[in-house]
Amino acid sequence: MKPFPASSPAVLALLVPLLLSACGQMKAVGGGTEAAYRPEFVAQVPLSAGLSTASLEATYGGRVLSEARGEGYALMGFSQGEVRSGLSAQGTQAVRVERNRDVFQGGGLTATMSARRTVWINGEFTTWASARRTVWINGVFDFLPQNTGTFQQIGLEAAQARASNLGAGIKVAVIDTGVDIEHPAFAGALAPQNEWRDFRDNDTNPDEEGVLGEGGYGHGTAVAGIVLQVAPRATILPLRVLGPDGSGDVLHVAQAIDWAVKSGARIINLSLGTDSRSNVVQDAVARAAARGVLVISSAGNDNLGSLTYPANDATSAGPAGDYSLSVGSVDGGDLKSSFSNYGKALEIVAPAENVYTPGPDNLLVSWSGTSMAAPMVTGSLALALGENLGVSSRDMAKGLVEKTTDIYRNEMNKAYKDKLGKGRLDLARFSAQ
Ligand SMILES: [Ca+2]
Ligand SMILES: [Ca+2]
Ligand SMILES: [Ca+2]
Repeated sequence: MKPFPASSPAVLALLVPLLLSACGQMKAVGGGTEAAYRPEFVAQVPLSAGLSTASLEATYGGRVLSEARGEGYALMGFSQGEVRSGLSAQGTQAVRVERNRDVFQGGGLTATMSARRTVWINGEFTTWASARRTVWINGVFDFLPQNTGTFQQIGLEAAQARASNLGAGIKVAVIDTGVDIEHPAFAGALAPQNEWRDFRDNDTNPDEEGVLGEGGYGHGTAVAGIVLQVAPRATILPLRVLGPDGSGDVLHVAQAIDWAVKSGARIINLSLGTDSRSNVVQDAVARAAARGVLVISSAGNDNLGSLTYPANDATSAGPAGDYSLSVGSVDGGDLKSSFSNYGKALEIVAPAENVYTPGPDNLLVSWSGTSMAAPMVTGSLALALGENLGVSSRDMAKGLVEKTTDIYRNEMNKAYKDKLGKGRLDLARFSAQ
C-alpha cells in the first residue's frame, strides 16, 4: 500500500491539530439496520479518468465514499490509523484531510432551547388543521392564520399574487433532520421517492426520527413547512443529515449537497452551521454554484458578532459566494432577534420568531431561530424562480438582497450598523421589480 500523501508542510499543519482533537471522538452509530459508515476523517481527492476505485484506495489508504468521474473528484473516508500511517510516510501529493466533525447543528434548535421556549404552541400539542393550497383570504394568510403578521411584514401577499406559479417546478433541497414524510402539509409537495436520501442512517427514507419535544426532532419538518408556506407549489427534496439531537457530519452535508445538485434542486436550504470552515463542504458548495444552484444558510443563534459556517463564507469572492446567501433573524418590528448572530458576512435578515409551521405526527408547532429565517429566503427565491423570467438564479439572489427594507433607520439596530445585511426581506418590493 502506498503512503498517505502528507508531505507538504501545509497539510502537516492541518493534520496535527486535527489528530490531537480527534482522540476518543469516534462515535457509534445506532438505530438503523444497516449503519452508515462514519469515518473519523474525510478528504476530497482528484480522480482521473483511468483510475479505479481500488487504485484510489491503494493510493490514499482510505475508503472511497462517493465518486464523481465526470467532475474528476472522489470523497474518501479515513480512520485515525490510516491518517497516522500516512503522516509517517513520504507522500507526493497534497490532499486536505479534515476531521469528520459531528458539530453541525440545526440553527433553530439552539435559540429555542437557550430561551427555554416551548416548541409547541402554548405548551400544548396542536393538531394540524390547515389546507395547504389555500393561501390568502382578505389579507389573512389562510394557510396558517397565525403567521399573518409575519407574512404581512415581508409583503408575501403581494408577491404571491404576482408570482402566480407559486414556485411550481422549483425543487428545493432541505438538508436537515429529515421531514415528516406523512404530514398532510407535504401531500403532493415532495420530490419523487427515488430521490430521497437519509445520509445519517444510510437508507432511502429521510423521515424524521426522534421524540416529541426533545432535541432537534421536527426541525427539518419546520424548515420545509416554511419554504412551502412562502412558495406553496415548490417541490421539497428531503435529505437527512442531522440526527435527533440536531447534529451531523460534515461528510454527510457535503454528500447531500452533491446529491441535491444531481437531483436537479435549484435551491439548497442549510438551516445548520458549525463554528469552523469545512473544505469538503465548501468544495461541494462551489460545485453547486458552478451549476447555478443557490445555497441559503442560517447565521446561527448565539448572538455573536460572527456567523457560523457556511453562512460566514456566503460573501466570499467568486461563484461560491455569489450563489450563497447568509440569513439572520429580526423580530416583528425589524429589530435584531436577541439570538441572531450578526457580522459583515450577513447579507439579509428575515422575521423568524414564533413562526408557525408543521410539526411531526400531524402537529402544528411554532419555532424561533435563524433556521426559520433561511427558509423564508429560500421560499422567496423559489417563488421568484418559478416565474421563469429568464433571470439567472445568481441575479435573483442579488436582487432579493438589494430590494430589501432598510432596518438601520431604527435606533435600536444602530449598534449593528452594516452587520445585519443589506436589510430585511421585502417581497412586495422585490416582486415589483
Ligand atoms: Ca413520520
Ligand atoms: Ca431513515
Ligand atoms: Ca453571497
